[in-house]
Amino acid sequence: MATFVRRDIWNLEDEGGPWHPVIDAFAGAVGVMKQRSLADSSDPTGWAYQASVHAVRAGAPVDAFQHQCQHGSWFFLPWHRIYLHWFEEILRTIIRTQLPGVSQQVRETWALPYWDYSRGRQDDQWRTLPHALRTATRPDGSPNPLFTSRRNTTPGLEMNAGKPLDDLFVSTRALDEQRFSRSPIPGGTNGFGGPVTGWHHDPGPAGRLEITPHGDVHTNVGGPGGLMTAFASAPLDPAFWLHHANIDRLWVVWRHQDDVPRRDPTDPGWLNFPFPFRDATGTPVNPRWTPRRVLDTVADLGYTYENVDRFPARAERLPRMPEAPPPPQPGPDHPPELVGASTAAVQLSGDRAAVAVDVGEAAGPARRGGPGDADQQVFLQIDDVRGTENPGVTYAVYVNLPDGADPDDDPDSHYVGNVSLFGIEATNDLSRDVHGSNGLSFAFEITDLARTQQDAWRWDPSRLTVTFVPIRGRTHRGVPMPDVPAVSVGRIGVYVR
Ligand SMILES: [Cu+2]
Repeated sequence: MATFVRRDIWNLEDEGGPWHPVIDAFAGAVGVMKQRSLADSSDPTGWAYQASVHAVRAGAPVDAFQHQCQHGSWFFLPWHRIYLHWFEEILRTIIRTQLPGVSQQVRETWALPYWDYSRGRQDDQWRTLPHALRTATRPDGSPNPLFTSRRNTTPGLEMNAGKPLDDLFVSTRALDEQRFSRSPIPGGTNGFGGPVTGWHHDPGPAGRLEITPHGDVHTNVGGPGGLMTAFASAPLDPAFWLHHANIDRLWVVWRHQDDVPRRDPTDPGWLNFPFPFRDATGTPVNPRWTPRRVLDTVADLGYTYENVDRFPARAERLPRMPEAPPPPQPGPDHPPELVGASTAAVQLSGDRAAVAVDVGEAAGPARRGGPGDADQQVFLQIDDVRGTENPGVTYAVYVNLPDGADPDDDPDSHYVGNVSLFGIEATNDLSRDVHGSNGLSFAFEITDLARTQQDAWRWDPSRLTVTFVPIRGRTHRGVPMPDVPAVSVGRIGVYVR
């Protein structure tokens, strides 16, 4: 069988305009799925049912195939890969059999496009929603099934007006991570793909890709009250599918980097975990598919991506490295030790907020000469982040940012990462499966940043300030956002190892 190629939607637009035949067929097929749901809301190949496979709002009826999305987990990537596959198969079947006016070539080769918002710089077109998603009508004047008005309208980030996503939302620094997964330990980060968990629907400590760009693109395409901002409504925005195709592509990119080979987990607990899905006819897939079943997109699923090079311009010049085991984890292997924590919760409500943390010395094996010590790693952990809904805002986190300083002036010295609130509404669900954990939590390694600050005589080993700044896009830097729902940050901890 020929291999389908999932193409970059901006390349399609450059080549054939906003309504390139592949994009036009996507719109037509989404329209058919929406009609199916209108005719029968329980049609498993309809738009609404497919969204419910991701999540349903509390209290809605559930069959065994709904409310299954995996987040805060090493299953995040394989579960969404399977989800996309069956969704794409539904669309492909419609395009082959039901859509008038589709060329033979599109009928035979159609694949879901992806949106690579991380290409280029801040103001490049790739950061904006492709035109076919943000125009209310199709060229013939009919309603556009790819359009929704329920997207970010925050000044500076108006998605349907073609404002670009901020650099901080679309960073691909997650690709630097050498490990796919780690066991969750306080102060430890969670690798590229997420922490070792069981079946895990609710948000929790997440892998770096799941936080940024994944969660941040969700929150900021949707904005306050938008579809993309919450688990249950996100797949109702067609942008979801282009976004997740890109996240799936970044998993392939991660594995194919030329510098150090990366490996997927080899643990049978990951490889063999079965997930319930229906196929493109609505029939339960039996036996259930597992991560092992979908590891190789070409051999296992018959598709590839137009571009899987992290640095396309450089790729031809670098020799491909042979497969090798991942390098040993740097640093000592004992768990990090807590050396300081904030004493009161802080509210984030659309404006800048700073918290001071007193830091003591390590008592255990991490006791050394401080961050100048070549071995010592420093971690920042932000715990117990709670709110009733995703406010549609992402907060950037800075360490020791001077009062009133512009966070953009010297980002390398202070910027740590983002507090990404996608899924926060699910932390209030009493039926949630996480035992004893409260709210969201985020762990960041700040070793390099601590060294940079120490070299500049800006690192006080006894005290650290953590500043949260809402990210608003380049045109509205530092402008507070009135009227956004507050979230509270329960505790900020500093760990060393
Ligand atoms: Cu998602």
